[in-house]
Amino acid sequence: MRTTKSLLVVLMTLLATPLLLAAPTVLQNVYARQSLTLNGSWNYIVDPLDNGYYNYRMQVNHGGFGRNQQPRNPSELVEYSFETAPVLRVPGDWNTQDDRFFFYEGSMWFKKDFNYEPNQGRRQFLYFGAVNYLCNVYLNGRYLGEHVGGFTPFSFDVTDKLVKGKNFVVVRVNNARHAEDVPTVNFDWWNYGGITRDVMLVDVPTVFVDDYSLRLAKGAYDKLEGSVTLNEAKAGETVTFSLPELKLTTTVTTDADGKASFTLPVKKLKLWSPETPTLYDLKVTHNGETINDRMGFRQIETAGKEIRLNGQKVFLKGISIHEEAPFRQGRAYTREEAGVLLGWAKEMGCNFVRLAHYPHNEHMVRVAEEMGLMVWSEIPVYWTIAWTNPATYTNAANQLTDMIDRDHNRCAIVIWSIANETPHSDARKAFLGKLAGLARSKDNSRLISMAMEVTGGSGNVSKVHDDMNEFVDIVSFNQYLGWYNGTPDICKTRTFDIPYDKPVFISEFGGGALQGFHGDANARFTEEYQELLYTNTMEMLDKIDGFSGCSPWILVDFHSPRRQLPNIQDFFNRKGLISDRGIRKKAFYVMQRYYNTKK
Ligand code: GCB
Repeated sequence: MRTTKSLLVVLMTLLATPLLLAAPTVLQNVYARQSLTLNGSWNYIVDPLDNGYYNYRMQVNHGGFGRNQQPRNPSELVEYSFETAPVLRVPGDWNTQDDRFFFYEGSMWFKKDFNYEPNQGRRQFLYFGAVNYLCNVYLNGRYLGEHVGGFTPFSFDVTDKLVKGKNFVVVRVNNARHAEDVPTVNFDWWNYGGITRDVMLVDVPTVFVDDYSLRLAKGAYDKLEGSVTLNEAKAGETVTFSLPELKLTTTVTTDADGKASFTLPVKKLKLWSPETPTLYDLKVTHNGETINDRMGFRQIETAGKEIRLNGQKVFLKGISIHEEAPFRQGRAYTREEAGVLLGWAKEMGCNFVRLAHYPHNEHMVRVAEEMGLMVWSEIPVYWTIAWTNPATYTNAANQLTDMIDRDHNRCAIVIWSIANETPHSDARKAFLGKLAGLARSKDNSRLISMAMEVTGGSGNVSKVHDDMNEFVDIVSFNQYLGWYNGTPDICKTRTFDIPYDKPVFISEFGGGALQGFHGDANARFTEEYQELLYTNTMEMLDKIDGFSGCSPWILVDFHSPRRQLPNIQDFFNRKGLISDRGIRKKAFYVMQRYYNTKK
């Protein structure tokens, strides 16, 4: 009896543990590939007890709801049905599509039917832009694998699993929070669940260009360097890079690892900058596939306390942004939404945006690049991560890798950020030091930073002493003087002790205001309080030696379960300079004036 029971436990564990993972494919510039969109209406089943995962898995033909089982005759008992289930929009979070799911954290199943005509001699991938947080994916009832992490893309090679005619894909999405995850259980944004970015079936040649890069060689303005990686370690494949406007073409041949790299002299290149965000057409051709991209070229570096773009000192006129849709709230995912958010940043006079606190969708980065906004891109290593857990490190490292893999060709990105406001300890240093090393080994053409914190002080002096300094190019920190610490007057006399010969960037400051709520500048949550706080803060920051930019918190009010004050917050973090209805608050104009006059 005991043996049977323990066997059962082992069996249950095995069945519950997904053994396959999403294929480690980059599919660089996926939107330029041949594809079939699977966006649209998906049938869903809400499953708070995870019945479809655990109980149905125990049936003889396990696979849970992933099998999309249908009764074969009227006497057969099947207690679920996607066919008659209601639908939700994909991409889209479930929280803002139906009031019943606003606070929901747990499992939800999605199913989509699609038609497929076999394309011989090609390879197909099922691609997801992002699913928050964990998912298990099934195609035609067969398990493909799992993916962990809510803000990065992944795909499965489904070449051998597609059938002619009708196919169906089922996804179990689970957005439950866990202490060992990245992010951990506590964070100040809405935990939107669902298939939150585009889903598509991508069609590529059997041997295809998985990744490529092209950028200015480090420190040079007359030499490009490029690389290509095939999906297979196949030698002798030729890949052509061409930049028609520059009349440049080069053909390279892959080595035994399926890779090639090259340099290319270049003349009269117009550099990318916020003032002239020049982008050139790039065509990467291989094996009948041409991938079209738009590429910008620039250098970003630091010298002492200066940040330099294309060799010139630059001040980062920034704003922090959450990936929350303007006007309708909910997770943003379209190019149009990116255009509205970034348009507001431009209107404020920005040349820089901090995309907090996780990798935003690809449209955000591309639209920023087109508009001339430099970008800070971050992973959700936020607050109290489980520093000593190796699985937590692997998870963070995977998210960092996937962020860099997706966006390393985006010249707009000037900073990779590896963390936000993390409490000091030796374990944190070991974890973040390793992560910074990984970021540098993957990409040495950008700056590395993280949002640090004020670390104490005395009298009128705030200290920023952080042993992470050795790993970063820019000393960035968040500070909330005048909001969490005193009232706006405190800024009048405050100075900072920052003992590093590096540029200083204030990655957050701010305070809440309910748009339309007016009163005395001493009264919390009035627009006047926020306005005074911004005025005093900018005067204070301007005195910092090496002050090289800031990204105030935050462009737009955003949903957060931590913000519960009735009639003021109502589950919105009100630190936006623009309300959730798109109306500018008084402090918006303080920043606009500052940026318009700042050299
Ligand atoms: C912070 C966090 C940010 C919060 C903000 C706040 O320091 O980095 O995620 O939303 O403060 O409003 O308290």
